[in-house]
Amino acid sequence: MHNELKITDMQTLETNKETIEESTNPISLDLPDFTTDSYKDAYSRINAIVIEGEQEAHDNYISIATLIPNELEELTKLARMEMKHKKGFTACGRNLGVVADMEFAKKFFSKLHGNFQVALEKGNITTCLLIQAILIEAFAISAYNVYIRVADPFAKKITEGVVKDEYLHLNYGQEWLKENLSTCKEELMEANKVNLPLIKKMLDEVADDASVLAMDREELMEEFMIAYQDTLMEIGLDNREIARMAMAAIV
Ligand code: PL3
Ligand code: FE2
Ligand code: FE2
Repeated sequence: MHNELKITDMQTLETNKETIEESTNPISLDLPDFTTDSYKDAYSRINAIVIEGEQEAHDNYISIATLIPNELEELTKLARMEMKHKKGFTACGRNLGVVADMEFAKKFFSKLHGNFQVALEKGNITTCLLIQAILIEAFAISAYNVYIRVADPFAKKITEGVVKDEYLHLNYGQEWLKENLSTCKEELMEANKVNLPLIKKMLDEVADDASVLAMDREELMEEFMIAYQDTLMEIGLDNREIARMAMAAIV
């Protein structure tokens, strides 16, 4: 009798614990309604940004291979992954019955795209890698990590696969810059000063649409900073240098 009571108490306790854990778990809360017009409207731009971003990432890795010809094979592999990502996100839009606003997305990337093209023409590998393999990849990683928490089940699965690849891409840029740090530090700092503010602007530009998808701006920024600072640390910059670089986002 006494024993039975104990077991029941413990079960009650267990049940309570589960309920509390579930209700405080942000990941399972507030999934948006994927069928509303407002969701689809915001998705038409965000989906386009992601599709355009993946296409440009592909093109950028192919371009970078012309600057580092002995890594053609590796860079071609990365580029191929980007095309797979593009296909995946195209399917996400189709699945929700959304037509991506590609014109909007082209404009969204145009400044960064222009800066990449200028660096490419000049043969500035460091700037090209900073723009594509650090800034754009960290931006993608932040967006995808936040999106996974609030995505429809179909898109969630696809995005989980994609984000794993994006870490490989970030890592590629990280390792090249680490190996060449003694000769590329100055260019890295300068390119960051010019291009990090563009990423910040892009994040601001997408924030309203992202919030309709239940993606929080602060969370996006936090995820971005984690990926960005981690990478700079791995490259071999010290705390002061990293702080100085990150500061470019707020001035
Ligand atoms: C690099 O491999 C891909 C670059 C893509 C950049 C994407 C930035 C996305 C910002 C918008 C946030 C919404 C994410 C939702 C995903 C459907
Ligand atoms: Fe990608
Ligand atoms: Fe990528």
